[in-house]
Amino acid sequence: MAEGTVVVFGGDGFCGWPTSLHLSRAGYDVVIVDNFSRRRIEAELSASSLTPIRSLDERLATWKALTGRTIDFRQLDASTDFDAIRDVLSEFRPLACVHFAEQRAAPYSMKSAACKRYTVNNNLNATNNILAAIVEVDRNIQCVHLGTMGVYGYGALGGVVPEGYFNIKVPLPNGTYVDREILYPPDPGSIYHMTKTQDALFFQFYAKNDKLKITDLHQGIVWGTQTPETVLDESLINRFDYDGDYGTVLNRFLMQAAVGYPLTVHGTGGQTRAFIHIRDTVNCVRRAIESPPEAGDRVRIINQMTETHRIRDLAALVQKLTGADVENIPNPRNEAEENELTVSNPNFQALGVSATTLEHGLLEEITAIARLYRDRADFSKIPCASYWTPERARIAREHFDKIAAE
Ligand code: NAD
Ligand code: USQ
Repeated sequence: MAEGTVVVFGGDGFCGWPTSLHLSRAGYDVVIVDNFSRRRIEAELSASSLTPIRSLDERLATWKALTGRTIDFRQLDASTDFDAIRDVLSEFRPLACVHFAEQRAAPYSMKSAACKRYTVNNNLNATNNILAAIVEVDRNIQCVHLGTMGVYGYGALGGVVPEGYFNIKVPLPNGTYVDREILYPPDPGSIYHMTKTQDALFFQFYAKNDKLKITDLHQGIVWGTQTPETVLDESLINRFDYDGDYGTVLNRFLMQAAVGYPLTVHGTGGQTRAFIHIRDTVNCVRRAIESPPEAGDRVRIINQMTETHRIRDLAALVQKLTGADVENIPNPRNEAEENELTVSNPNFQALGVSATTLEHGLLEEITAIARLYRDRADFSKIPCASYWTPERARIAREHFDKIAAE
């Protein structure tokens, strides 16, 4: 059994909850820190998880009853409550902090000026506060952060995306060149993704200045919902977001197929993205904790993804599996119509996670969950109503007005 304490910031969320259970089952003493902002935004958008998630109190009590293991909880806002973060770290003296505590939906981050400002304030301050608290309490506490493949951007350029770092030659005035290794040039596609590119600079600074041990997991789109721990009891069920802001593409398509809603392919569906199953997410986080970088090492960056897929191919796959209709709708996002994506990830492979790839059994399992809870679906929340620019909104309005008039 593993030993030591891990503080999971954002441990009530979609990735954080199953990770907390996985770490607890592995033997770690887990402390969840969360401010329930995701549950607050759910209420603000009137868009609940398709699965009926229980209160954190009930989740933790069920886990204790089933396994005998206690998971502690502290409610605090990581973006504002610096003293409280420091107190949690001083009280529990963890070996690691896992940092999930950010506003993670690109469409929500692009909804309004208020959402842009909230996402920037929340994400950047949470990251800086956690790192500054580690410096004050104990620089041996490692930080494992959930970042995103989206820091690299999804332009039409092609080429192989390296694992974080990029070699360049800097021209000198005397005509010679000096070799430098830099972060791969960031190219965020939303305010949310932009916060992740800025998080990366915090990590570079704290690793250099304070010798913090930091791992940044550049994760692809997470699909699936359940893990071996969350299936143990309905009270432990994980969230399943399907709404136009928080639902991610593959889970949305599977849910849409289950409730008889045409699959919402943006534009031509030509975007290619990286994917990972939630079961692999939790495994990777544990393995990252168990193989920390040394103090003084550069930030370890891991491209946490197992496969890439083009969106229209995913829609075709789900259509073949379920018979669902596919509808191409004007893309609400400012993104390339088509992009190629080839990812290099030797650091991920070195973690030794046996990848869960997209196969029919798992897709059917998710569709079955979506069917089970289809009565909870609110169809009015399915369309993405967040537009990257007024021009995108106008094109969509004209498209839907035309359909309504026909
Ligand atoms: P989520 O919204 O379900 O969970 C985030 C949790 O953090 C929520 O419980 C929320 O209440 C909490 N939180 C947010 N701000 C907080 C703050 N200031 N103080 C305390 N708690 C706070 O999101 P998720 O899908 O679990 O994503 C977790 C992390 O993983 C994010 O950082 C996201 O960028 C990253 N990620 C997610 C995906 C994905 O497909 N879901 C893919 C790649 C990376
Ligand atoms: N898309 C559709 N139809 C839909 C929803 C999305 O065609 O109904 C398209 C989008 O236009 C986009 C792609 O699917 O091209 C992915 O969209 P998404 O909402 O599934 O994923 P994204 O916005 O990129 O964000 C999600 C998580 C985020 C994480 C990111 C990883 O919400 O937290 O960082 O995946 S990555 O995509 O690798 O950047």
